[in-house]
This record gives sequence, C-alpha cells and structure tokens, in this order.
Amino acid sequence: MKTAIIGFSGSGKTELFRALAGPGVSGSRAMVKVPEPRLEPLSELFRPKKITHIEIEYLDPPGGGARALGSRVLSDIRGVDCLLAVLDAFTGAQDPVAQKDSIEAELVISDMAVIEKKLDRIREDRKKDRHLYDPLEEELLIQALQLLEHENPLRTERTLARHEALKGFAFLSAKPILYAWNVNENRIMDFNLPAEEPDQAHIAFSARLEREMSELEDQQEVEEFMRDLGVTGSVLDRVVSKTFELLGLITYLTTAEKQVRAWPLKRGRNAWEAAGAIHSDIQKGFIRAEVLSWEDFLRCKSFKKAKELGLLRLEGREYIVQDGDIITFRFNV
Ligand SMILES: Nc1nc2c(ncn2[C@@H]2O[C@H](COP(=O)(O)OP(=O)(O)OP(=O)(O)O)[C@@H](O)[C@H]2O)c(=O)[nH]1
Ligand SMILES: [Mg+2]
Repeated sequence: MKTAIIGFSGSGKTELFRALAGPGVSGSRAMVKVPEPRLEPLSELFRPKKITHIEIEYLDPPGGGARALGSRVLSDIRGVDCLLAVLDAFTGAQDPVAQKDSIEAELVISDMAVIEKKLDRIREDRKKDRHLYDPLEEELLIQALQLLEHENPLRTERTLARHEALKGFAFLSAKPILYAWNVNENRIMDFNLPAEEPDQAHIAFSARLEREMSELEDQQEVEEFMRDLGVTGSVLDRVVSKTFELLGLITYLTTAEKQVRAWPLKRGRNAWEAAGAIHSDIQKGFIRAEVLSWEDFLRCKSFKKAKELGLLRLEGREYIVQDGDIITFRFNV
C-alpha cells in the first residue's frame, strides 16, 4: 500500500511526512507501521516471536513548485494507491481552497493529456486499418475525457474510475485523495472542513505540532499535547483511519506462537480471499476458517474459553470477513 504526499512547496509536506514516519526518518520514502491496538492483547496471550503490523509506504516526492505540483511530481506518483494532499492554511499566503482547486486541475489536465495521446494513437491505428485497439477501451476513454473536460476528476464517477479496462492508465484524478488542511494550532477544532465526497476526505491538523509531538518519547506528554490541541488521536491515527475508509479496507488478525499479525483486506472479501492474501498454498488447500470476533475475544480473553462458549466459529470459504476477526485457517498442503 502506497501513499504519496503532494502539495505546493512550503505547505508542510515534509513536516507531515516526518510526523507520520517518526523521528530518525531520512530521505523521501518510509515504511510506516499502522497503529493497531488489537495486536497488544493478542501478543500478551500468545507471546509470539514476532509482532507484525500492516505497513503503508509514504512518499514525499521532492521537486514541487510554490504554485504547482509540477510534471516531475506528477510522474512520480502514478504508482500509488492513494494521495495525501497538504494544503497551506496556516501562513495566509495562499487561499487553501484555491490550492485545492489548482491541485485538482493539475491532476485532471495530466489525465487528459494521457487520454488524448492514447486516442490519437487509436485514430492513427484506425487510419492504417490495423484495428489493434480495444473498442471498449476507446469508448471508456471518450467518456473519461468528457468528464475531465468539465473539470471533474475521474474519482467522481466511481464505476468508470475503477473500470478494469482503464486500470493500466493509473489515472491520477481517479485515485482516492485525502486532503490534510495544515492549519494554525489554535484552529484545529473549529476549522470548517468541506463535506466529504466519494473517494475524497478531509482532516485538519498542524504539521509543525504533529512533527514535534512525534518526537516526544513520554506517552504522557503526548497525551497532554493532544488534550491541549483538542484532538483524540495523532495525525498518524487520523490519516490511517481515513485512508482505510477511502480504500475500503478492514483489518483481520492471525495468531500463532511464531507470529501475531494484522492484515488489510478489502471490505466485502471472503475467507477464501483472505487466505489467498496470506499465501497461495493456504488458499489452494483451504478447508475452513476458525473465526473469533474481536468483541468475543475481549469478553473471554482466552481461546479455550471462547471455544467452550461456542464463540469460536467454523466458517467456510464464502464467509465475509469482518473488521477485527481473529482467524485461524485450516488447510491441506
Ligand atoms: N508554524 C508552522 N510552521 C509550519 C507548519 N508546517 C510547516 N511549517 C514550516 O513551513 C516550512 C515548510 O515546511 P515543509 O514541511 O518543509 O514544506 P514542504 O511542503 O515539504 O515544502 P517543499 O519540500 O519545499 O515542497 C518549514 O519551515 C516548516 O517548519 C505548521 O503547521 N506551523
Ligand atoms: Mg519538503
């Protein structure tokens, strides 16, 4: 899972990157552990050799301009799953809404250029009577272009944006986007965020304070800091939870003495697909999934007791995995 931090120069991207990645990070790329409080009680029980968090890779691509992302950044972010756009709402130098509009415009224009180039090639191809192109692809590209010409990012038409036939283009305006409004520390709570739209979400935060907070070692100090700010979680907590919502992800857990681990899964996927995400052998030899919900685990704090109470369920491959499920896969090798 990859997220690129974008925004104009001086908006606070690197401060946010440092806040997310923690002290000691260098360069413009970091693997960040997703905070997962449910791993701790499980680890106390299983005493595993290894505790493995879900990780998100954050990129802080250098080279943006004061009033534009620029073509270099645009080409560096094609491969990511999600965009995290930082808006300067703390210096007063630039209207943050106008920044948001110009970022959207850049994403839209970049996608238009990709489509126009491709449609040109299709036209050439047709002229030469080679007909190597896919008519469905052409049809979808024309639809997408119309949307973009009306200044609508592709993500506003979810079915089109996520169409299998367009995946390869990795359109920038089709990617889910989280706007992080970098506001003055005393305005975090009363800052008026825009309404959420499909595949678009917003948070208000102070990049400077969050970076400073991420450098504190004393957990009590962190909590005091957050209380003063009036926020309930660190920017990492908030960014991650919004990212999971945007990408439609839930978390399930696996346990063993060797390893206790959290895994991401698209909401609505079944046990068989969850097994495949771990290993193709587990999927191929799938027999059943033993599932304990997080709530039931909290009630019993023991698998033995859960079993006695009949809370440990045996599920087949069609079972739709729920957030917080603790799953043991039984499989043939
Ligand atoms: N007071 C205050 N200063 C901030 C805040 N966020 C960033 N700054 C300062 O603004 C300057 C630019 O922040 P950066 O995070 O380096 O900005 P950037 O977006 O990475 O900029 P480029 O790398 O040039 O694209 C730094 O001096 C930061 O300390 C904030 O929330 N409050
Ligand atoms: Mg920077």
